[in-house]
Amino acid sequence: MAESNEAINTTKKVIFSGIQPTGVFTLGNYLGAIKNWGPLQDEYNCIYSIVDEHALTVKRDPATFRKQTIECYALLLACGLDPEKSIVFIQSHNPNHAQLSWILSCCTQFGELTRMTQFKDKSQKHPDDVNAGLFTYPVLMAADILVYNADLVPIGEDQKQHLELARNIAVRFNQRYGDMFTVPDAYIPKTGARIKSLQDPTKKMSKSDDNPNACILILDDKDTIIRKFKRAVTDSDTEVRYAEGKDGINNLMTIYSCVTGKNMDEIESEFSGKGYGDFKLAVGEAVADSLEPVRTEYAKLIADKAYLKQCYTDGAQRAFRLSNKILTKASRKVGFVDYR
Ligand code: ATP
Ligand code: LTN
Repeated sequence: MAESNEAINTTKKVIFSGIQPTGVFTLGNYLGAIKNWGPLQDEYNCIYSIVDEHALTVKRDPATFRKQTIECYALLLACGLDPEKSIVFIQSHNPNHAQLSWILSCCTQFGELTRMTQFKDKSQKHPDDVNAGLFTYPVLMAADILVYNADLVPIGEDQKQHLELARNIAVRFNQRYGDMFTVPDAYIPKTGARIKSLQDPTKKMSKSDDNPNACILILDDKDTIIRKFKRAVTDSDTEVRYAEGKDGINNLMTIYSCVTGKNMDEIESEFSGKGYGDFKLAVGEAVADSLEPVRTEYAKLIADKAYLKQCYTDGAQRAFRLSNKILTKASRKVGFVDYR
């Protein structure tokens, strides 16, 4: 790929975020991350990526993986990302991430990576495949962000520790080689940053959960959504009230609040005197209605593979051009021989 000038608005701040193509996105991914990405597109230069290289840290069947990556790309567009306003691309299509990742790994300490809770959780979950990629995952994530000199990174709360590490790596590189990288800030939503599993509200809702009733998938139909909420684990109390020890109800209230825009006091008075049954039904209906446009748009997009290919090819070229300038500068800083 040739280097050329990318026309981006230099007065706007840069946003980068990524999501793994590990299955249909959950309501947690949607409320904690993707739903917030669309509205940022006018105010910022946004770059959004399907991070397939990150997903490869867990063993996958190649054919399913390829299909899921395209489906997830279509889902991002269905959730409101506009491939003309933003750069929307597939991570492995831009080799600059992996190249910068190597440079950054030489500025990252073994001890820092062993402290990452996601590494500890995932290596416990897959004890037969604690591969080096799983260990260096956060360095690649730092490269994703720093290779565009992103200012802001919209994420759910579970990614806070990884972002903190990316900041430390940027500061260390800058100290060692002179000013190079923007130190990125996390952009975490006030409500919805940590949606919990419907079956175990002490755990986060995750697309790789083995129990299908634990998470709402954003392509679930209305009946499925209502059924899953009906079965959601709550407590033996009957009052819809946000309080300590009521993890299940707190989670449902958070979801309802994100979807309707109502605050906790308004929700408590709306359901005062009504039981959990009525509340669960209302949450299910509100969620299903808010996801309906995403399902409709997705059905259209996934039927048009040529259009999707055109979008992700164009996204990859724009991402490459933009990141190449920053990678070239970083390569010079560390002392690699220039050949251009
Ligand atoms: P996996 O289960 O495959 O590891 P995941 O469901 O945790 O994946 P990611 O692709 O790792 O999803 O995350 C994409 C984005 O969604 C991240 O910004 C992450 O912080 C956010 N996110 C994930 N789960 C939740 C959740 N339960 N609540 C709020 N935000 C979430
Ligand atoms: N690690 C993130 C996905 C991710 C990401 C990124 C998020 C990879 N690279 C860069 C923000 C910025 C996750 O598991 N949710």
